[in-house]
Amino acid sequence: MMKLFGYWRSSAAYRVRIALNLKHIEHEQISVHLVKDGGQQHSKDYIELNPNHLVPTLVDGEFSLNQSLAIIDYLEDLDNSVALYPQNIKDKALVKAFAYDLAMDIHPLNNLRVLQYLSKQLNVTDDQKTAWYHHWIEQGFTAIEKRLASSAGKYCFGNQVTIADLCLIPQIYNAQRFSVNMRAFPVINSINENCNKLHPFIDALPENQDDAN
Ligand SMILES: N[C@@H](CCC(=O)N[C@@H](CS)C(=O)NCC(=O)O)C(=O)O
Repeated sequence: MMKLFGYWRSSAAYRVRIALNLKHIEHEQISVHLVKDGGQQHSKDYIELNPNHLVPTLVDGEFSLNQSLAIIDYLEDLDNSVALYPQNIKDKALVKAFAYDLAMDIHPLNNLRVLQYLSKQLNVTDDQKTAWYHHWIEQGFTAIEKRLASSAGKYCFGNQVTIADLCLIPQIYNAQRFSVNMRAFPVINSINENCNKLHPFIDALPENQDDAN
């Protein structure tokens, strides 16, 4: 059975949880607590598996893989009975670009290690750290909201759940956790509502994970 090393609050692991649930792939989840013991992502055993000190990592037999989007593509290649990309080449490219906007341009700026570096190494105050977080999310979500004006249906791209939704929903969870004012983003909010009515998304919610505390 596949093993997913993740953490309930990790938005990158959350993306993969949704994909595993949508595809009904049996798996075991192993918690790597990002705060306890100084961060279990830094433990000797875990960095053997993932030298980046980041979750998630998927282990499938002898094969182990990091990077949530690579993991989701691996799952897609194994089983596309519930496809996470549209078939049309241009639509598929647009969906990828949207997912990359979130996963490569927005998410890394608010990752735990970046926020910890701001506080511990650069001695920024909590208010400055919050300002940093809000700045990048608000700028990123403003662009996402504009893009959605032409692509959205019930979900980011029409009425098919795609990898774009798998990246957006965890980022919204994260933004809400850091008290970003979401009123300026009505389309993002409606997609969040629609996705969170679906069982694969509900089961992947951080608070529904065994390691939630
Ligand atoms: N690009 C990576 C990002 C992975 C990542 O940033 N994971 C975060 C949690 S969402 C993490 O493990 N952070 C630990 C830390 O910052 O120390 C992916 O998509 O898998």
